[in-house]
This record gives sequence, structure tokens and C-alpha cells, in this order.
Amino acid sequence: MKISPSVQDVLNKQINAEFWSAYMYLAMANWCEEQGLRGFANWLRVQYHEENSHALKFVNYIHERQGEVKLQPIEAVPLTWKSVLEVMEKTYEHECKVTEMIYNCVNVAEAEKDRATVNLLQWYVDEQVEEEANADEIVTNLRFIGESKGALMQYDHVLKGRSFKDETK
Ligand code: OFO
Repeated sequence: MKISPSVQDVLNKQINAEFWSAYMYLAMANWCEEQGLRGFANWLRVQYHEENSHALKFVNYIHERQGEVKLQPIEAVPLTWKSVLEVMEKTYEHECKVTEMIYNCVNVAEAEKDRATVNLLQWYVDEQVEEEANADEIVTNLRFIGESKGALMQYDHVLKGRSFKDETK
């Protein structure tokens, strides 16, 4: 069954939001790299790849449902932050906003009685629980670390271990 115009529209908006997220995380990764925080930069680059994969999952789905993918311009993202704590606080806040957007997609799909899209979106609902928890954990750890440069460098080293696995397939 071909995707309805309202579901197609809200998924196209979500594609733009996912690419915007990718762009923002790449900007954050660049900033961390420039501060010498290579582990945080790595963690955020993985986040960048994840967001691209989230966008592509929607792109593929719209094609599968014989719809039309309408790519829109990506708005500018912030380029500087006061501290790495601020970077991660903004990450957490952003993920909460994305969760709301995904819930809105679910509402539109439910209003159209589009079971397939509701089913697809459940993957994103679950993913958002993880995204929020990951960012929240790092914020909590950074608050414990406080002003300790040694502890920050150790934690930065731990974050070098994160690698990208495409979970959308
Ligand atoms: Fe696509 O999960 Fe973050 O934004």
C-alpha cells in the first residue's frame, strides 16, 4: 500500500532532522578534536554515522512504500561550545527533542492507521531510549569528574573505544 501524503511528509521532515543531527554531531566532534579531546571526538563521530544511518533507514522505507523522498536544506548548526560538559548536555537535550519528534511521527502514522509505519517507528522509539541514556550517562560522569583534568583525560581515553556498527540493518 502506497504511503499516505501526511505520513510521507512527516517522515521527510524526520529525514531532515536526522541529517541535521548528524551535521551537529560532526560539528561537536570537530570542536572536541580541536580541544585535544580525541575520545569525545570519536564518540561524536560515531554519533554522526548513526544519525546518517537513521536518515537512510527512513529514505529506504519511503522508497519501499512507493513514496517520494524530498530532501530539504540542512540548517546551520552551532560550531562552538563553552565546555565538553555543555556539548554533552546539549546532546542529551537534543535527543529528548528528537524523541518528541519520533512520537509525533507515531501519532501521524496512527491517525492514518498505517500499521507498517507504526511498526517501523517502534525501532526509533527504542533507539531513542538508548540515545538519551547514553548521553545522560556521559553528562553524569562529566559532573563527577568536575575540574579534574587527569580524570577527564582518562575518560576521554575510554571514549576512544566506541566504534560504529550499523544497527539499522
Ligand atoms: Fe537519530 O537519534 Fe539521535 O538524533
